[in-house]
Amino acid sequence: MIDDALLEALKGGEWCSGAQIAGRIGVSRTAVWKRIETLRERGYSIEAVAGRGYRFLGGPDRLLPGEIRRHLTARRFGAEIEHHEEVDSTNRVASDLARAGAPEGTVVVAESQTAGRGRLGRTWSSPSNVNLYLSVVLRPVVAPADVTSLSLVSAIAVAEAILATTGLRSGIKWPNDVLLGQRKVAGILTEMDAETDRVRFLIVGIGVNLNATTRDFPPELRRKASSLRIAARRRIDRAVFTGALLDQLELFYDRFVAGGFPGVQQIYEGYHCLPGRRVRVDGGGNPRGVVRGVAPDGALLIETSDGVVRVSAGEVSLRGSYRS
Ligand code: BT5
Repeated sequence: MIDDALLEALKGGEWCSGAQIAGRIGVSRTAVWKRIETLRERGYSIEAVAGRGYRFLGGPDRLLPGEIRRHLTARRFGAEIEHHEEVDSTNRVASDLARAGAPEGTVVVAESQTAGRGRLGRTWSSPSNVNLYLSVVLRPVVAPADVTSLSLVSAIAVAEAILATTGLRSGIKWPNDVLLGQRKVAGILTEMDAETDRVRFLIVGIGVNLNATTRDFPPELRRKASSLRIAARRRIDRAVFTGALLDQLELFYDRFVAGGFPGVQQIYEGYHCLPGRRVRVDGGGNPRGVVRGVAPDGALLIETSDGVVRVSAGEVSLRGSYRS
């Protein structure tokens, strides 16, 4: 177990006396000293000076709850964070927590996934300790039919977090792939537990390639995946990114719950990279045509030879060279 309470007490990087820390986390000063030694053994850099106390200088690159909270201003999203070294899928873990009553905003993060899920039974490549694999429990009071557009909202949050942490402007490929150039850097899988007219809970699962290098991807993905590190040409602080993402998610989710998709549609359209492109869709009558944008309910609008058709689900491919 990593000492979250102690890291939290040292938050801010100010000098903190052993007695102050002991008081804050409710252990003896000797216990504080021992716990600091353990953190140091695990790669944390904590300065100790007689008469001044302890000062946090930096930690290893791990997505521990205390590390993420340093960079989080959201109130509900991330109030509970469960960290795992390895899981099959963070969406599976978050579903189990939600079923057991976990509140909205509960987050599951993992350093790696052995069976990361994509949509439609596909897999999500999840190499260890380099990327972000995160799932959030949501309990929106919306009809199941409105859930599709909620996954578009998560893509906005990813794009905004990328902009805030790297200055890079990504593109969203409907419904919720996030691309840098032509390459996918993030994917979102929204899973729902619902009755006919009521959503019990949703799990929004987000995978973002942060520090993966080309070699971290399996050969078949090397030409179509990228990472923020590859695009920005510098290492990304994963905890900073995760904090920014949870902040943006809470912000846009609240807007969506208050005003539906129309409340965020303009921002989505600012990132959407399909308008004006010729596409074909696998599913829903397989329409082909030119993308005209998205409707106020989040459906994709395609101008075909038979007029404009709406696509609510399906796989969109750009005609020509690119294949999703
Ligand atoms: C997605 O599916 O894009 C949704 C991915 C969601 C992953 C997160 S990680 C945390 C949470 N826990 C989970 O188990 N899942 C969620 P889809 O649109 O079906 O795209 C899958 C396709 O993207 C694959 O078939 C590959 O072609 C490609 N792909 C797989 N891994 C990738 C990666 N790391 N980066 C870029 N592309 C990838």
